[in-house]
Amino acid sequence: MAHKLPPLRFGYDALEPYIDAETMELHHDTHHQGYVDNLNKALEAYPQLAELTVEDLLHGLDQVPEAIRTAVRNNGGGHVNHRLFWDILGPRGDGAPKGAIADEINRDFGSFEHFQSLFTDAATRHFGSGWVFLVVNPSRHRLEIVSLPNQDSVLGQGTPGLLCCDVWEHAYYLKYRNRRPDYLGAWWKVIAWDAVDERLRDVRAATAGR
Ligand code: MN3
Repeated sequence: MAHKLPPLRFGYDALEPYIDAETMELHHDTHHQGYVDNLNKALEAYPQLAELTVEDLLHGLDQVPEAIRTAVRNNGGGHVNHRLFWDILGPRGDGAPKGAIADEINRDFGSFEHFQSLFTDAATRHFGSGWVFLVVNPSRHRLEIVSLPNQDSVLGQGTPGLLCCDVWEHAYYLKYRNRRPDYLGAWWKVIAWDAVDERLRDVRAATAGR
């Protein structure tokens, strides 16, 4: 079973003017597709890994043969990071969370505005390519902001991601050039908070009683 690129749930131009159609098309069809293709290529010679999900592979990275471990880490990570990124974006971003996600953000960060400023600060200061995530810390049961380099995935640490922001230049350079803060300001406008809330509810349901 080869890994596959999931289609976008909306058109390339659906996030205009915040994220431009050309960036979306290139980012999804070329960059994300590239991670999927390279993951499949790395796994080709290892039929014993063919039935594993990408989550299994990343969670058990130390059991992946050394010859392909870096390729699986980078390309498997690139695949799941982008999948989460597309999942939590949407054309009807309404600016602020509601429901359980709003309650937990308020509980763990004091207010949405404070959370937003901490997350933006982490994304602005992140050196080089990488990602900033909002995760559920499984041992503390609290929401946390985590920055990771390259295409590293929070799945490797066993922390489910609720939200992620791509700070690789390919995510914004066509429209925003080197103005990462402008891209971040626009990115907040296209978050589908319903989808983030749904992810939180799934995590809470899966870990209930543990
Ligand atoms: Mn990217």
